[in-house]
Amino acid sequence: MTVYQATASAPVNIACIKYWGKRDTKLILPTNSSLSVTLDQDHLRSTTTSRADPSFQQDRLWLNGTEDEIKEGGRLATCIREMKALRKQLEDKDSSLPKISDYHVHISSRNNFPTAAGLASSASGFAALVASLAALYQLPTSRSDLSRIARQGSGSACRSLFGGFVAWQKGERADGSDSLAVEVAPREHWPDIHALICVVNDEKKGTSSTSGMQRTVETSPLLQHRIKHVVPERMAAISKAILARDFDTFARITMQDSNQFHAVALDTEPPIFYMNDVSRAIIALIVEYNRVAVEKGGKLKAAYTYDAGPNAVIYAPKENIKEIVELIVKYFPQAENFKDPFGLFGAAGVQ
Ligand code: 2P0
Repeated sequence: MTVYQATASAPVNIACIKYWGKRDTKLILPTNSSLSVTLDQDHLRSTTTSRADPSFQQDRLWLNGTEDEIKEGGRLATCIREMKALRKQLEDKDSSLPKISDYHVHISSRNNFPTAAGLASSASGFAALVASLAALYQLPTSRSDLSRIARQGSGSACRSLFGGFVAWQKGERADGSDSLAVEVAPREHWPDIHALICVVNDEKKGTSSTSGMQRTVETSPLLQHRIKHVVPERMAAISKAILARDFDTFARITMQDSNQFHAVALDTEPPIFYMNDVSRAIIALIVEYNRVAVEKGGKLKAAYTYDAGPNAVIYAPKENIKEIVELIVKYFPQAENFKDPFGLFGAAGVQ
């Protein structure tokens, strides 16, 4: 008997230009384009196995060993349905293919890092789900095409289908067909950039991104300014900086965009706070570190960025990572361990 099963994994990505707001909540179409770096270390990934079998009575999913309901019409159901539809198209074209699109699937997914801690577990999770179904169904589909489906699981997931530097183009069309991820540059283009994650708190966050961002869309005047007058220029400028390996510009834009994302969260009614005192102290430390470097005639040496949680991600050229770790350990002696997703160190426990 043939076993139809495939496993795929996908890493976490951390945005430099933040996605925050949807113009279509069902299709998950964003109000602005975004750009991220996909982390490439083994310990920040989701790994998913999918199996199709004629004996299965229904589609089922296990997340970290616990079964999760696949709600009808929900995001998971949508991704599974879309992937089955692609398989069906292949089967219709080639009658020699086994008709496994008719079978139910069982899917098991594991994260090797805390779920929902602002470390984008939904991004790697839905990217791994779509990638494993693409492998199961042996689809010839491009990553950008798959990103359109992963996007409907969780917006940021579309970016985790690529490694390196990735843009999610917001698109213009109402059906979402042009809202997809594209590679800006592969990881090898700029291997010198490393990311240091400082885990300030690994508990589940207070306001989910999904509900938080729609409250921002409904209530924040600053978001409207951001969408129209800020993000388009930043997308172009940071893409150019990445292609030119210009860390100074990359760092400046990354920090500005993190600041503006948290400003629109604060501009929401009622306001949303993701950073805490430790987050802000880490910002002060990086600002001072950069100030001293620039005063000596140099360039920026590090960039902080924060997602929908208090954990810091610090991007820096490899040569500065050791110094940054030493600084953080000095000012945050409680820091227990560090994770450098690009291979130098192990994510930080900063309390
Ligand atoms: C990002 N975040 O660009 C931004 C920055 C959080 C802050 O993408 O509703 O979990 O599933 O599409 O993708 C978080 O949003 O939200 C996010 P849904 P998602 O990485």
